[in-house]
Amino acid sequence: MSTSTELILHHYDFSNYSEKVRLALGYKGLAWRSVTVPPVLPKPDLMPLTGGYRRTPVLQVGADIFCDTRLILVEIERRRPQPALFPPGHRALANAIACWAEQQLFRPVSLYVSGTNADVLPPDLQADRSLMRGLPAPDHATVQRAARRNAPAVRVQLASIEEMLSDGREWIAGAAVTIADFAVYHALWFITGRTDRLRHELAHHRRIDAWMQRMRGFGHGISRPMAAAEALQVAAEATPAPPRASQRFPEDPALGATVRVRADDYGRDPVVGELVFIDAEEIALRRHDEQVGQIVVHFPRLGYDLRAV
Ligand SMILES: N[C@@H](CCC(=O)N[C@@H](CS)C(=O)NCC(=O)O)C(=O)O
Repeated sequence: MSTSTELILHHYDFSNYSEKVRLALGYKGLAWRSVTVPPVLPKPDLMPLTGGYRRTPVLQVGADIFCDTRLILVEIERRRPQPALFPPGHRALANAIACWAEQQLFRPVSLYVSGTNADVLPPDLQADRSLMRGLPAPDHATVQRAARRNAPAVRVQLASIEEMLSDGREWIAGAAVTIADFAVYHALWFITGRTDRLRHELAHHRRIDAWMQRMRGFGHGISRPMAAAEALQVAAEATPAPPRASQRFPEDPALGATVRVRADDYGRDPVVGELVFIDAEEIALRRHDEQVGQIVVHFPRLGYDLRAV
């Protein structure tokens, strides 16, 4: 048994949340291994690691699995503090902006872009995403109507971002790079990530354009491909890192309790395990998997529903 510290990102090319992490790895100048996951279910090589969480991306370090980019970026910062993603004094505001970008900005972007680019995306994508949200699979006309309906919400918010940058600041939350830059960037990256069809929506926003160029300049760090089977092998041979000291609230389940964690928005597949760590930002569960043995799965606290079972 060993404790591997190699960063393994499970992701796919057109995933915008993955782009957020790839760019953060570039910003930090980190080396990482790249495992490509399918963009739709089933994901048989991911499930033994996450215990049911299906969203993309997921970061693996040995037998520790970090779900959700909000926690993945916190974890990357813990391992490589500089340059900072959460500079002192900016954290709360940057997190609030990131929350807006991912809760309010990205959904209309996603519907507008996916509908416009339906012909160059996997044919089963719309049905998979609707199912993930508990909705029936849409027909082509429904997807087109959703794209049209959401275009104005994209334009209105692009104008807001241009205004955020209008005082000449280099970064979204002010003079320093923060998590807000990565959260806003990945939503806008999705607009032209697959085709240039919607470039006109961005083209006349001069400040957004210059800021996106600065962001792209971070690059993706140094990555080397890894087969999914090898990532499973790494997990099987590693031991989860010992949990840090927890800081529970009185209302939280006790350490050692069997708990269920699931996203509170979409892709709400539950993960069940033993609570081994909890603090203001993170929840970690230990599970046993037939294929890979003992695994600890980590989630952010906010955005996830935690309860004892
Ligand atoms: N809050 C999550 C959202 C992740 C997310 O929605 N990712 C999309 C891909 S960009 C996804 O999971 N789609 C379904 C899938 O890949 O199975 C995060 O920050 O990681």
